[in-house]
Amino acid sequence: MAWKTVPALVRLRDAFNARFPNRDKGSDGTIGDVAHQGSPSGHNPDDTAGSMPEDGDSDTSQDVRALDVDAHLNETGWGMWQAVQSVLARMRALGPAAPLKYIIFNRRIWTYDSGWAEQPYDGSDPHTGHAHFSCRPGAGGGSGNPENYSGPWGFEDGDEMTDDQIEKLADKIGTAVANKLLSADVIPYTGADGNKDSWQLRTAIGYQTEGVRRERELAEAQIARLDALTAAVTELVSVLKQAPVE
Ligand SMILES: [Ca+2]
Ligand SMILES: [Ca+2]
Ligand SMILES: [Zn+2]
Repeated sequence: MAWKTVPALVRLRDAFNARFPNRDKGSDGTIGDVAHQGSPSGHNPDDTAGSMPEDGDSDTSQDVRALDVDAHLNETGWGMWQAVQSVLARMRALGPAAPLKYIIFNRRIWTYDSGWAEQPYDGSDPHTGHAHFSCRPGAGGGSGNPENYSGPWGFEDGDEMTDDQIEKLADKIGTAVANKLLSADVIPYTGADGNKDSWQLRTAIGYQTEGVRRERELAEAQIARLDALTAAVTELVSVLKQAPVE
């Protein structure tokens, strides 16, 4: 029998590959390297003579329950930090059914046992070049075994917002901010009809912004005229200097 990375982590790696096809895999890893073999690690298989796994389980399959994923995802607008936060959001939503045991990235560790609270990590490797994902141990082929998790990880394509959703969200945020400003009287605005209305406030801010933009345009036009006038005067002065004195 040979060691194998547990299915959940194989799927996690597949999800990274599918979502970030140009990602760097230089710091990827599953089975323990020389550094891991001398101390207990999820990268070392369990049920293997001479191996030092982090956890045991009740089966005899040689399970590797740790996966390193290179931090360079090579995708505009995405970094490993964001991917980790997406996975954490999924794990928090799954509650006790979360398949992961902990995640280490960029000097931080988030654990199942802490409810995925962010804690400092001061191991000798700060985990800035890769993220470490470890899986909880289990036995059997059923879905109750965390090693068999086959659900989403939180960063797949389908989880992104559409432009329409983003616009709706931005609108909601705009209204919420306007309402906060009104209720705190940060902007002591009252609409034409005497009502404190967030839509009216936003419209008024829009008009003011437009007014400022127009004033700037006028100022820029004036500056351009002054520049032209200065150039003309300079030209005239140089012509006068060269003129013969009677
Ligand atoms: Ca095992
Ligand atoms: Ca197992
Ligand atoms: Zn690792």
